[in-house]
Amino acid sequence: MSKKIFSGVQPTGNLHLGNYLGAIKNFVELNDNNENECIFCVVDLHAITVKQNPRELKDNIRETVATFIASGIDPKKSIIFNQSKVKAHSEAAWILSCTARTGWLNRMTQFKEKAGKDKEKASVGLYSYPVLMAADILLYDSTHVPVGDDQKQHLELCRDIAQKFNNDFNVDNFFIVPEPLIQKEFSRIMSLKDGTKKMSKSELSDLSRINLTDDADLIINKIKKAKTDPLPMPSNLEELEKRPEAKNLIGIHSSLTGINLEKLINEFSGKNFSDFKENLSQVLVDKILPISKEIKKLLNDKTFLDKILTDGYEKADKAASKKIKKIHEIVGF
Ligand code: AQP
Repeated sequence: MSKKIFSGVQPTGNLHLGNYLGAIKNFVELNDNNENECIFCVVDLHAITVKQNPRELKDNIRETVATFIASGIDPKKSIIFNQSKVKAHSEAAWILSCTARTGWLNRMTQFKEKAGKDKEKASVGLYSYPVLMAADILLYDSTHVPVGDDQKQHLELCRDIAQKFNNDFNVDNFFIVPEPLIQKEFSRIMSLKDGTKKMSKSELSDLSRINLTDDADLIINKIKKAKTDPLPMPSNLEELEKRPEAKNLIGIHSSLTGINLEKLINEFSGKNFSDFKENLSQVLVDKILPISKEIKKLLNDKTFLDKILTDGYEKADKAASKKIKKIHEIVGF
C-alpha cells in the first residue's frame, strides 16, 4: 500500500545522532521506496517556541535541509520545505486548538520536561506545540508519521484531534487518522553523559551528543569520554537492561550496524569498555563522517539549498491551501 509520509525536524542547530537514528534514517528508507509520497518539513514555527537568535535560525534552516540531503533524502522524490512559509499551518493550528482540549495538553510530558520548574514562564507556543504538530500532519492527509519515541504522545494527541474534529463536524474520514512509524528498537537515543536522559540539541554540554557535523577526532573523543559504569561489559540481555549507559552505547552500535544485541554482547562480554568504545568510534566515524563532510559542502551552496525550499514550498502550499479551504467550509467561515 502506498503511504503518505509526513515528518518534521526543528531547525534548532546541532542535529545529532538521536535525530538521525530516531528519525532521519527512517526518512531516507521511506524516501527510497517509490510507492511512498514523502513530505519532510523544517519546522521553524516549532523552533521559536523557545527563544532563537534570528540570524542563527536562518542558518539552521539551511543546515537542516543540508542534513536531509547529506543523509540521503532525494529532493526530487520528496517535498522539503519550511513550515513558516506555508501559512495554512498556523491557520489550521488555531482552528484545531479549538478542537483540542486543555485536559489533553495538560498531560503532555514533553511540555513538563521542557518547561521545567518554571512552567509559568514557558511560552504559550511551547504549551500548544502539539496542536501545531497535529495541523502539520493533518493538512497533508498523511497516513504515516516517522518519529522518535519521544514524539509518540504528541502523535496520539494528533489522532485524538483528528477523530474529534471528524465527529464534531460529522465529516467521516475528513482528517486521516495517521499511524506512527517508530523504530522497534532503540527509538530513543540517550545522552552520552547520562543514560537516563535523551540525547538532545538543547543540552548544554556538547559532550552529551554526537552532532552530525562532528569530525572524526570529535567523535572519537566524545565516545572516549562517554559515561559508563565501573563494571566490565555486560554478559547478557538481562544485565544490559539494568545498565542504561551500556545499553545506550550497545544500542547505538546495533542501530548503525544492524548487528543484533545478543551478538554484540557475546562479542564484548566481560571485556573493558575501552575495547568496545574503540570499535564503536570506528563504526560512528564510518557512518557520520561522510554525512558531516557532505553537510559542510552543501552549506557552501546556499542558492541550491534555498531552491530546494522554494520548490518544496510551491508543492506543499498547493496541497495545504486546498485542505484549509475545505476546513473553512466545514467550520462555517
Ligand atoms: N534522542 C533521540 N532519540 C531518538 N529520536 C530523537 N529525536 C529527537 N531526539 C531523539 C527525533 O528526531 C526528530 C526531530 O526532532 P526535533 O528536532 O523536531 O525535536 P526534539 O524531539 O525536541 O529534538 P531535540 O534534539 O530534543 O531538540 P531540542 O533540544 O531542540 O528540543 C523527531 O522525530 C524526534 O522524535
